[in-house]
Amino acid sequence: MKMENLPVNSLSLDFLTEFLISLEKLENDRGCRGVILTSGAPKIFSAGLDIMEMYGKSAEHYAEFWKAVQEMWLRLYQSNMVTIAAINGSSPAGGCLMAMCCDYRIMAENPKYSIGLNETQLGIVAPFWFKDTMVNTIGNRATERSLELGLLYSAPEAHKIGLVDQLVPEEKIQSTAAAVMSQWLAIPDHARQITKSVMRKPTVDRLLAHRESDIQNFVSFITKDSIQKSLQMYMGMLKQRRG
Ligand code: CO8
Repeated sequence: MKMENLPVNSLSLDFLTEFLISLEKLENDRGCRGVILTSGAPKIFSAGLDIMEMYGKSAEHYAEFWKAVQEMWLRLYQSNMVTIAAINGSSPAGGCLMAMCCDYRIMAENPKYSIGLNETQLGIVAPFWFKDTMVNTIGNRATERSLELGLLYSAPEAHKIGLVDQLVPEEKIQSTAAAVMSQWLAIPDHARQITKSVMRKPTVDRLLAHRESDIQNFVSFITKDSIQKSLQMYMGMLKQRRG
């Protein structure tokens, strides 16, 4: 699956809806046992959640948007398919979450590309299930530091802490992903799927048990004047940085 929501593959409501439909089609296709998730946008895997979906909109809109974000996580994290992220560009926040949902992460070894959960840098807080996903990937201590500081790691740093499994030259990313896929597909599906479910179920169950309150928390947090102001300043900073 090649994501192409130019310029930066931000996860808008429309994009998430389309992504979910595409994923479901593959999930229901008995002939499809694995998916490689990558980007068609130059230098960016995904810029994370579309900030414009979290700014200046109605409470109803925020609730609908957040439900779609939860759904994306639930479907991708629990996919029966082998999922490999071929991270061919930067991948902050929601982009990093998507990559962490996959079974294996390969990143282009370009030190200019960065990945991490940088929410605190925007003045917002990564929800508990973003945190849980990161803990499951890199452990508690590294997650605590990453989340508090909103760290974005360069590709070599991300590899060092285990946030990505493998670094390769950019031109080799797709062929490496295909080779890794073959290794994973050599394992009988049912045994791999049950093992994945055993590993991930407690994390999934935590969101399922608190799904409604998580939506309410998001809506009441994001509608605060101070949070709206932080997001506005952050968008302004992005535009200014570009000059
Ligand atoms: N949402 C919406 N628009 C974006 C986003 C985004 N996430 N990222 C970039 N854009 C826009 C820019 O504003 C710019 O717009 P315009 O052309 O109108 O000026 C355009 O996309 C291109 O961006 P850049 O010029 O910055 O492109 P670069 O190639 O220089 O850089 C980056 C690309 C590295 C992706 C850079 O744009 C960047 O760092 N973006 C911000 C990424 C980010 O911080 N995302 C976090 C989103 S929050 C999230 O995912 C989780 C939230 C959890 C919820 C918390 C509960 C409250």
